[in-house]
Amino acid sequence: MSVELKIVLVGSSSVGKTTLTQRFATNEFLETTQTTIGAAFVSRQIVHRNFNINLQLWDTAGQERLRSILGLYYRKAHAVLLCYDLNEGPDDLPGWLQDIHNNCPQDILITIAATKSDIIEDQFKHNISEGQRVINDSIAQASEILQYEGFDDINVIPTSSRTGKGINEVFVDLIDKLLDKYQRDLESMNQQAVNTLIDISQSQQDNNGGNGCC
Ligand SMILES: Nc1nc2c(ncn2[C@@H]2O[C@H](COP(=O)(O)OP(=O)(O)O)[C@@H](O)[C@H]2O)c(=O)[nH]1
Ligand SMILES: [Mg+2]
Repeated sequence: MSVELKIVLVGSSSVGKTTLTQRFATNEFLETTQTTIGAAFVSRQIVHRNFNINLQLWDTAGQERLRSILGLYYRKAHAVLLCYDLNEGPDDLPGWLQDIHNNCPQDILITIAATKSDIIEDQFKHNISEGQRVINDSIAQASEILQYEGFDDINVIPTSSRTGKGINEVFVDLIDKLLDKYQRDLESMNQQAVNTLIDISQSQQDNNGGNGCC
């Protein structure tokens, strides 16, 4: 069974979207990235839970300052990967959630990548647990913002495109959500189909009963 998953990357300028796209595509880290104008996407085939998944990742490619253009990127997206920089904090998340809300269907899948965790880990390399606490505090702060904004089911995952940490996790999180949703849709459709069958057989029985000879 093949499934297509189009993911749009959004978040403020310099949070690391292009670097994450490249890390995902080539498993490399880019020291400097260029602000490219226009659409840029990479795709990868992944097998997960017995599904062949064609993953398309769309980088917003320097358009984040021109939010009016973002509507085009959101078109036909199944999922949004919203990025914020752990070193800057999650304060700009509400604005992005509002953008997503304005441009996407209500049931769009969202995961948040808290980027550049390696910088904090480097800063606290002599006190690893303190570095972890700083990261956890930021994730908790982001989760609080999400709750306040009414999003209860969005995971916030720390990532580093430099080390590769958390990169696979964010995509697996989105794929799992997509497949769960797909399975729920399938089950509810099956249920409907079953109900229809029951209805038909019931009405046929009724008809037969009406025509019965004895
Ligand atoms: N240390 C570190 N730097 C990163 C990471 N991700 C991105 N950067 C750097 O942050 C800068 C901005 O990244 P970029 O991907 O262009 O951000 P964008 O504007 O959101 O696309 C670049 O210099 C990247 O090398 C990361 O995980 N760790
Ligand atoms: Mg970029």
